[in-house]
Amino acid sequence: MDPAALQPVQLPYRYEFAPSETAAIAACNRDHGFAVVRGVLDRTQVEQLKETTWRVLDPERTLKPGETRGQGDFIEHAPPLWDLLEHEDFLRLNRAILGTSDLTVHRSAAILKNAGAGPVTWHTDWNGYSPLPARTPNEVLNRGEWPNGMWFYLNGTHPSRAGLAVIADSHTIDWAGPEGFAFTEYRRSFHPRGEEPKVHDRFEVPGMVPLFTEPGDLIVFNTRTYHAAFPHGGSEARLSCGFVFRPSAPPFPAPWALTESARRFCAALPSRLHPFVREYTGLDPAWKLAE
Ligand SMILES: O=C(O)CCC(=O)C(=O)O
Ligand SMILES: [Fe+2]
Repeated sequence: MDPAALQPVQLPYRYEFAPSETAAIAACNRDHGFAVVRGVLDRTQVEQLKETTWRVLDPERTLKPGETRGQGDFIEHAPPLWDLLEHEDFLRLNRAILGTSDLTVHRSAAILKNAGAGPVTWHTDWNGYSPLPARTPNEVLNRGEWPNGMWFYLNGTHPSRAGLAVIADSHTIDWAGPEGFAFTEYRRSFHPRGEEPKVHDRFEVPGMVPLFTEPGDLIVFNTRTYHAAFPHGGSEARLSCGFVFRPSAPPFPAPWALTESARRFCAALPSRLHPFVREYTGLDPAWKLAE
């Protein structure tokens, strides 16, 4: 299959919305596990976030062909992302999805992916299918009922250049998997029945919805929604970033202490925004479960 030849999938429901269509976006995410919101950021915000992503992830501009870098406390270093804490449509949407107006910044990330990078294999970010205690910061933070996707793909997305694909309706806890596939351990991924149980990296999967977006669009997906990214067959680096909220209550104690960087971020926010970080845990990349 040639990703460059893929076309947008026609579904019996609409999954692309204007930023003001809060209830419809939240309903699509609830019912089908994903939604695209057009034009949340303006051109200036996109440019500022691109500059910041380069500055934080690759200040020396040493990214090699095919290389991918990620950053797990991006918001702490990215003041242009703080504007979203005052973006009415973005806040209204998050309140609708989480069912509360008392929101805490939960986690954030940025990814820089150069042309030539391979695919991101099919997976759910949610870790709650595993009966084991969380062993890494990602496993600690990815066990709740908040969205795992609130992504801005700052070059837009297209299957030909590392675009994101989701599986519609894969977000329910008892989803049976794509027709003809079985799950890998703890439902992290799936594989064709009859093949060895390794995570799936091909794109012929029933229910797949390749996303086509413009810079400034927001991609929302539910906590358990299965997703993957195509190989990067384009010519320029792909930049993406975002953050999610969780409800401020109940408390979410993290097993690590606030990092210096997290502390600086909270202190640097204007005081009117402090309610969003009172319960912020940050992420200590060095933490792991003691043996
Ligand atoms: O690189 C992408 O577009 C997808 C990344 C992703 O799914 C993840 O980091 O969990
Ligand atoms: Fe993911």
